[in-house]
Amino acid sequence: MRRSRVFMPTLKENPAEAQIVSHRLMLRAGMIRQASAGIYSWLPLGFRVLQKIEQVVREEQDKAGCQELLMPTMQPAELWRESGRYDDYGKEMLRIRDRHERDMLFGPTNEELITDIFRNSVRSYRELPKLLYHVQWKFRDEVRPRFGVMRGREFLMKDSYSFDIDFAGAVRSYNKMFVAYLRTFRRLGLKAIPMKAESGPIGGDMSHEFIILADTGETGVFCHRDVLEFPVPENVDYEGDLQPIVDKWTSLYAATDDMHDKSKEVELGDQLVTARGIEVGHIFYFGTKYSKPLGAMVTSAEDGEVPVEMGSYGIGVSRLVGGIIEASHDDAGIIWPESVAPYKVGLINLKTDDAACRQACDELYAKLQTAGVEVLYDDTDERAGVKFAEMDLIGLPWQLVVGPRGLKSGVVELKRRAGGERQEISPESVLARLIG
Ligand code: 5CA
Repeated sequence: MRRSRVFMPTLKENPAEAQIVSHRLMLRAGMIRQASAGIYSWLPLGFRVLQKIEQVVREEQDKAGCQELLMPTMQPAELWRESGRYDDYGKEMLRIRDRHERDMLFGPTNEELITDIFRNSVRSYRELPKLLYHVQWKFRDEVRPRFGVMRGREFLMKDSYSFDIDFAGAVRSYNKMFVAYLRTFRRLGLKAIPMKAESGPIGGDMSHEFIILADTGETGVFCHRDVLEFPVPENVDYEGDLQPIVDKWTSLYAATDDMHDKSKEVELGDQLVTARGIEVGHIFYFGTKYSKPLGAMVTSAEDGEVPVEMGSYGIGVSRLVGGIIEASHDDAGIIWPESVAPYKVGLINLKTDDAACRQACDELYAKLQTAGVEVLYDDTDERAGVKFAEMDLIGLPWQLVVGPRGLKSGVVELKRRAGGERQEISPESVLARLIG
């Protein structure tokens, strides 16, 4: 995409309403605009990142044997009356009445709806286990929406649901999601720590929050320092025994402030890390909490009809955009991990009125594009300083700078945004580097 054509309304000044760095940078980089409190439009640059994160999440869910479907945002109140949550959910739920005076709601989560789908289609243990997920907008009328996309009212969530015939099966499903989450967050360039957590309005008695450490996080967290160094498993066999991985990751103390055990402070001494964190995922086992009231029954091999054992597993896809920025930025702007960068390369033409520069840039641009490398090509006649500052702000992993002086000696400059290293290199070699 050419900078002269792209819709990327960047801001020079820091927006007054943004209190934390990710919110500030997302507004300044032209990624989002607020529609109303806690509700955002995603402009092209932000939308590209959102879609990349979604895709990483999707690939790891698929690997774990979870199947994607898509449920609606609007749900009938009736189902929530069946589970008893229609009244319990309180003011966070946005309630709407349709033209036939039927009570509807904008889904804050989907346990009831997926249980309804399940009860109408599955009868026998032979069809189990099933793991289903979707990536869909949610609405929660938060009292205090804040920090941009971190705590929104409308936000994008990946939510998965598991169905098993018994507790042992439910634990296997829980473990699959546990491991898939470790891998997902690692691919996003994050170190996410599973921590014992309160299960809140979703309910249930086994629950872990996945937390990334950040000073601006809303959650207070406590963990053994060695948890931060645990390895994320490679080449997982999801049909094999995942319990050893889960046991390892839960072997040392890690808890959010809701669940914190004060006695651990003395016991662990300076091995205890006390920090702030952002909850990027949350997994729950809740057994028959929904299947019982909604009558989601399956025939088992021995016991006749039993309510299906369930769990649910959420990832805050839109929150992750902010979370990744909190974890990866410097004074000049965002530093995207390659896996989610809106473009891999920013190509900067330092002198657009120079025929040689233009020709070299056009060629590099064409070749990179043909090779499938995503490039943002700054072909505008802005001053060099302005171009550099904007490239740093939007944080593409590689900057490729083409100027008349370098070209005379047959080189362009390649800068890595993350470490800031620069290298003079021939156009042919740079293509090989970026395409390879
Ligand atoms: N049904 C379960 C799991 S599918 C559920 O709703 N879990 S949750 O409430 O913990 O939400 C899942 C994830 O969504 C959270 O871990 C968080 O990353 C994200 N999330 C929750 N509320 C918000 C919000 N207001 N703004 C942005 N992201 C949010």
